[in-house]
Amino acid sequence: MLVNPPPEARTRGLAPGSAAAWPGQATGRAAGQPTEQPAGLAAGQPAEQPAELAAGQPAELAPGRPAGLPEPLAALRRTAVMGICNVTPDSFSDGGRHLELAAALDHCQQMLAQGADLIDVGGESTRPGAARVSADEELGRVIPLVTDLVALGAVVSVDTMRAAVAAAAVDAGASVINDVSGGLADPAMAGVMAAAGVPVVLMHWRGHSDQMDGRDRYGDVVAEVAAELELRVEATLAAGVAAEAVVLDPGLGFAKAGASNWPLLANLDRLSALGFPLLIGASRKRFLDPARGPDPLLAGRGPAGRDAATAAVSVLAAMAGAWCVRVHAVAASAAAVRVAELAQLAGPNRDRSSNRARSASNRRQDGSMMA
Ligand code: PMM
Repeated sequence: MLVNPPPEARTRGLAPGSAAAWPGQATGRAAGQPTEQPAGLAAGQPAEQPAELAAGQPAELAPGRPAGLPEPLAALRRTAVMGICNVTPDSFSDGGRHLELAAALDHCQQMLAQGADLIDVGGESTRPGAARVSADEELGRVIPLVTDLVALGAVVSVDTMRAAVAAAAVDAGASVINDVSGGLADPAMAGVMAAAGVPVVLMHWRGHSDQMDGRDRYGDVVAEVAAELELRVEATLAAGVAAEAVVLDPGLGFAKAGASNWPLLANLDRLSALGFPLLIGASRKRFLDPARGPDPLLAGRGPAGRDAATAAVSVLAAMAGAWCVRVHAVAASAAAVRVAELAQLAGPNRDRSSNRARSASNRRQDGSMMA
């Protein structure tokens, strides 16, 4: 993993914003699955499928994943599990529990032991209604934990809307930039992403936490989320980020208070058809509490009571070929993605997965990313 690659490596040789930078366009490969080694990613990253996977697992079953991941994540063929550590006093689920560095580190080590493939460190709550924190406050929360986790050998993602925090976290060894605003909150973010040369998660977002619930207005939520994500991709690539580095996320719960989340989950194939790997973050979110829906069995349990429902979403996401699920309760989703992997290897989804990759490739050749 090149934390500070030389400048010539950082743009990975792709023309900023060029049409040829769309995944698969030049090679006709499966969505989000580079076959060529991007410049600047050579260290530790195998160009060919590892032998143990080549034997048992057809390449088209592998979830699309971004280029530039460090090992062992780069070689992973199943959906990855991202454990959440919010170093905040006020996140909706784990706020206040991991503010002390030692407690946060302990929690992350537990998640790694339970099967987390990477840890997402955030220092600013995005729960509905949350107020923003200062950049200094966020840096002080995030960077010490990123530094310690990297020293332990963990793969770390930084969950931030601030370019300065993303840059400092990458300098401290973070391997992924996860921006819930998809670059909208900070105009400097796309440039930092391009310079960092690491995978970037662009999430669908319609405004800060104090405004987002009022922006839950859609005609066709899937089409609108897809179209708005496309705009974020265009802006990000125009700033010099390599297409192979991009991961998309429908932003469950963000400007989607309840019912709007379900069509997105039901149509992950339409989001995959945009041609980028997907990250799904459903963990413990409000829409999973059927107090808001018709089923009284699970009603009113609060965030930690939604872990079983979260693991169910992890199965759905993995069966749909998502690259990653972002969760608080790691053990259940670590099992869930393995169940999905075994079921996919044994079942007819092999064909479904091939069809999805084929149709995404066809659409890109038609010049449209839209499903
Ligand atoms: N959700 C939250 C925070 N960060 N990042 C991505 N990529 N996707 C998400 O859905 C997402 C996120 C809010 O949940 P939290 O407060 O439990 O972290």
